[in-house]
Amino acid sequence: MTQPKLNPRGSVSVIDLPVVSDPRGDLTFVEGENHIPFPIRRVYYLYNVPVDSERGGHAHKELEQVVFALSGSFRMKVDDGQTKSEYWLRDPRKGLYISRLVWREMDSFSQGAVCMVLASHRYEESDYYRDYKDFLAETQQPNQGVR
Ligand code: T46
Repeated sequence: MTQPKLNPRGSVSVIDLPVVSDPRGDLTFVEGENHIPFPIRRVYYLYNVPVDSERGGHAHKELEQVVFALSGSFRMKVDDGQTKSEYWLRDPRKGLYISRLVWREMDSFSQGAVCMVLASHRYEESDYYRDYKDFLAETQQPNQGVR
């Protein structure tokens, strides 16, 4: 199991979850503050996503999340203000941990893809940077990540 180190600056890592397999199928479980580094305060999921849909296009001031493809696949593009990378989510045993201050964009959803997200806080619109320029300005503040 990979435990992401909490990095106060933008941080992304893959978390491998346990899987229990038997002839009836596979079972995977996630425990807050064990497999993922925060207490789970919210769960939401995306489904019925058109294959040409683009989602995300924002960053969070405080929120940490772990993103899963429970079914199908999609691409997650991430950007910490300096470095851009991308991940293909297609394995329900792997979660993508995304810290605060990471810009994310999602696309290339397969037909019938289901994305589940475990979040560290309840929904709050004021936690979003929805303007990339505001996000970049924040990431370029000296010591912006220090708590
Ligand atoms: C993220 C990606 C993976 C709520 O009312 N409650 C919620 O918990 C969420 C997540 C959204 N909303 C409302 C806010 C908007 O009016 O649902 C609407 C669509 O939200 P948004 O455009 O932010 O959805 P996505 O798919 O672009 O982004 C979401 C999360 O917001 C974001 O944190 O990382 O999924």
